[in-house]
Amino acid sequence: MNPNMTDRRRFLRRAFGAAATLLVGGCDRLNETSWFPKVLGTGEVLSRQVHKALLPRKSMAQEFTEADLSPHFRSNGTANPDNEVYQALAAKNFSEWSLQVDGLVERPRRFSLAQLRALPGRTQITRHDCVEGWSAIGKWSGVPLAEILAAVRPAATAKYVVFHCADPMESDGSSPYYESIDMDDAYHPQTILAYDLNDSPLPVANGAPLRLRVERQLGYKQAKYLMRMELADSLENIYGGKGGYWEDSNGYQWYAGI
Ligand SMILES: Nc1nc2c(c(=O)[nH]1)N[C@H]1C(S)=C(S)[C@@H](COP(=O)(O)O)O[C@H]1N2
Ligand SMILES: [Mo]
Repeated sequence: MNPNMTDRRRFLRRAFGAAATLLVGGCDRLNETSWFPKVLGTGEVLSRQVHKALLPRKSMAQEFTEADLSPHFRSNGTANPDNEVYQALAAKNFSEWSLQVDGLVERPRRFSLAQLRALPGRTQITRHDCVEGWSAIGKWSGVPLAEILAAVRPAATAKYVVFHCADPMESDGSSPYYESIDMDDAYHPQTILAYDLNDSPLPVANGAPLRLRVERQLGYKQAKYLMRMELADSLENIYGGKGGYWEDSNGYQWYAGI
């Protein structure tokens, strides 16, 4: 352990008392395991754990102004889904696309793009942070996820919202990209299903026709190419069981708080 680390622990213990002591102990064990992603340094892991436990989940992500917008919002991961159904929908400018919402809800239904645009909307200028080490500031408009949930009425047993995407990630088609969040994040005011980027319809490279923005988490949680949203009480039986494509395949953390 380096001296910095010791100072930091002392500070955290002083600042947060017993809760931090417990967490600091937990972080040691976390860092020793080989499956833990090597993306973050020990200090970052530590602060992330403390942040997660002690700061309210309701806090807002920072919002920026038009002057802060990145000149170009780059694309990462899939840039154009290799999926016949998706390509046919894109060819018709997504006029026949709809978002299927099902699982643990009272009123399963589909929403066309026109229906989503007719719901109350929200616009936010936020910074996207990718684990690969780049950031970009973009202006997102979309429908708060809370609006959709109000329409479909989640069952009391629903704990997660699972986002199923159009892009296949394995050549045998066994797993598409997918992600999931809990109900705290689902009802957060900055959690939106975005249909516009920088005042224009979402480009295919950035997830057309609809993508998730869950602003207090890292880039890989921001699922693009949404096809289906499923309410579930457990993530165990969904694909690899860890709640997301990168969580299943590379050990990325499920809660990717910034
Ligand atoms: N469906 C889908 N969603 C995805 C990805 C992907 O490959 N497929 N990549 C993720 C990652 S790692 C990042 S950083 C962002 C990139 O979003 P952008 O292409 O708009 O920059 O999308 C996330 N959501
Ligand atoms: Mo990313």
